[in-house]
Amino acid sequence: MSEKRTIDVAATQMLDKAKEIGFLTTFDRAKAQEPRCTFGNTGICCRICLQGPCRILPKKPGGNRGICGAADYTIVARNTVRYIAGGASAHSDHGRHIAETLLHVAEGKLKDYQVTDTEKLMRVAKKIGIETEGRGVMEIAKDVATAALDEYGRMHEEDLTWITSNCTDSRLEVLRKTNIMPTNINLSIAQLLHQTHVGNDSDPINIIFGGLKAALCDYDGMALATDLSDILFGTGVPVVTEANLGAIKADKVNIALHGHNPLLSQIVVKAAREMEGEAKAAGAAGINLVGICCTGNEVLTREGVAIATNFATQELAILTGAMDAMVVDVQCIMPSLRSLAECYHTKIVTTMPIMKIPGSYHLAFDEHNAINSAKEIIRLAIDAYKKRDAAKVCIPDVKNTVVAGFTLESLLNIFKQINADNPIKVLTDAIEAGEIKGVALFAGCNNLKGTHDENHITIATELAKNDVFLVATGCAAQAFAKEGLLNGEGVQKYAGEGLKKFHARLNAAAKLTTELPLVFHMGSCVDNSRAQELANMMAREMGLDNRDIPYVATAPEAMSEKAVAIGSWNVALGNPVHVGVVVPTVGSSLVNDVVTKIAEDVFGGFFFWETDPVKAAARLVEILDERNWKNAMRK
Ligand code: XCC
Repeated sequence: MSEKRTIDVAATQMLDKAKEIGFLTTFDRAKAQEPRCTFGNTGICCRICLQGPCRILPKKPGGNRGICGAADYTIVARNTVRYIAGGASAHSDHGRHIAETLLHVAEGKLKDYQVTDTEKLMRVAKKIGIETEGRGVMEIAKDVATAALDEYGRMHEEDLTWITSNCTDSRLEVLRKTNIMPTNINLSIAQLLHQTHVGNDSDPINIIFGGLKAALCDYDGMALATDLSDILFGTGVPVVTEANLGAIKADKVNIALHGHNPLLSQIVVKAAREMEGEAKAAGAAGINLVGICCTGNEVLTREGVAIATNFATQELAILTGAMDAMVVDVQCIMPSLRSLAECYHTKIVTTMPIMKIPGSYHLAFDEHNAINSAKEIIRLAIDAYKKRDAAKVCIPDVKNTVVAGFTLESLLNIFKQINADNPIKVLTDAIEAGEIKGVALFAGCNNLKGTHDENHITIATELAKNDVFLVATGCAAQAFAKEGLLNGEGVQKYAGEGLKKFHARLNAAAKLTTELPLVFHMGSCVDNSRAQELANMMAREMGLDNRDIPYVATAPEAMSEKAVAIGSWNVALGNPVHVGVVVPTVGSSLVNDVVTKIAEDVFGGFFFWETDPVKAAARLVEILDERNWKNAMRK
């Protein structure tokens, strides 16, 4: 664990404040966990049955296996794929919730939601083979939603639709040949849990392949979540806003939107606009919404809501003393928020049946009554504002301008200004001309095994210097937002000559009121599907399989089970994936070699672990160079 806690100046100020008031934050709790248990840290602790925990103890007679006889490779493989099952469940359940909502909109059952982007609806319908000619919007929406819901429990053996419609043909062939193409999201995840039950599969390769099948369900669930969210709430276009704790306003009612699912937060944004008067009547200058984690990314992309902070520093938003309510939905919400809120006037409002925090305020969110639920939450915030203690308010004067909203559509729209017939060629031409080396996707979380946000920023600036085009999602994108990499100044400061030239051409074509950013913010974690679609377009245009395109992914501070699932489907889809923390596969050299070496032979994609951000960036550049060199040789 690093001694330096964070590179974020605002966070540093708030951590000092926490010390002053004696509140132990996640940074203190991370320290308390050191030193870590080596067995758990390397993945050789098995807790799958009640005889356990079993550890691999090679020096003891009989200790080189678990009680049932499971070897290190079985234990490590089982533990790893169970992370994938957790991640795929989270993303796909999020997608299911959105699909159900779209279905109910199409059936006329929900008055507070509508189909906002009919163009996207038509595109998605065509993509998945639904007839659009001469049919009404709601009829088509119903078919799209039904097709999405069918992914979860269909009885017929047909490859999942959002995978087949979001992959290149050559990649589909690889997935089918390796027998990892799923036909039913729920089935694959349940089967993986069954496969890894005590006394079941002990073959690490077979277990890993089961894991990859579930990881593809993660991809399917997030791809449909992205598509259907765009249909319901609109597909983001470039927006200008700000990020970091300085975006919290002392004179306004501050409400943080935190979690992942846009179903409630979108309505809160709408309601807040209608309720400015009520806030003013309470003595505030208005309502200020800010985002944390991926709900924040969703409302940033579509509504231009500012970012307060990312995962590791969520508690610090409360420490500003000016956070009146934090509305949370699902995933990545720290249970500690409640006890910290007790030191302040802040209301923590949980809203989903599967995410409650003891002692916090629970308002069961109901899509049938969405606008009223949202208004109720905002009134709670206004009430809390009245109880705010001005003496406790301490907002760091730290924030940066953010240019975001780069859905694939809005990125292609910029390329279209240069090449109307074939926009993706703008990117692939720049790669083939050697102006830029390729594309790197930054995804994932914060992980306090390292210094908060440091890996994100160092790797991105190193890659920019080496002329790599950068896109980002999740908490990685939020790190960039806070540190000034999501604006034009970032390009001037960090980009190499080639990348600068490429950006200059894009800027001239885009004709936005502001310069384009160094890193293109593509949205939340489920929007990694947007980045994969970009990769697929590159592959089609370059006439290559995904295993050969100059595209890499990195999760510099991966933390959650979802990150393991995302990384795994990236590997299956041919992408090299860097992870900036040492992961618990290292306890079995066999499993570790499979995911870092053999995977490349089978899928073209592979993992590599590197905690040093400079070395990681150098390796990513090397991989892009190697792929470009091979492509040049092929000609
Ligand atoms: Fe959670 Fe999406 Fe990770 Fe951030 S990046 S800590 S998963 S919020 Ni998804």
